[in-house]
Amino acid sequence: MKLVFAIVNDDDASRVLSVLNRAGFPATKLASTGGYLKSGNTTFISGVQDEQVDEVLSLIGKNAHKRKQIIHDTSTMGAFGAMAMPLEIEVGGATVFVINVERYEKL
Ligand code: 2BA
Repeated sequence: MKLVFAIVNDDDASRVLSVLNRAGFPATKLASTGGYLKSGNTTFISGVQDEQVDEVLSLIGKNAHKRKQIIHDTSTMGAFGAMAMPLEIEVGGATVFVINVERYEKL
């Protein structure tokens, strides 16, 4: 068994949850915060059989879209805060970790 952690943009979270539910995969949705943007994102955890991992990742990937976002990079600010440079970054998509489950119980 594997535990899939998938961090997705909040804008994609409802769609990802719906498709996982519809396909019969269990999922827990956690509110999380990205360390870089310091804005909300969503972390899903889903415990599935090894052979189901590819399907889960495919459903998540198809429903969490990459897009560009302009941020103002405060690390470039001068002493008076006047020079925060606009920076284009890619957001969305999914950051996924798949880990082995040693033991799974419902008590
Ligand atoms: P954040 O840390 O808020 O990062 C949001 C997006 O900002 C990142 O998207 C990336 O495109 C950009 N970014 C991050 N650090 C950057 C930097 N130092 N310079 C320039 N741009 C930077 P993703 O890479 O798709 O990550 C989306 C979210 O997934 C992250 O939100 C974080 O919450 C999580 N994440 C990504 N990699 C992770 C990892 N190795 N471990 C744990 N969480 C991770």
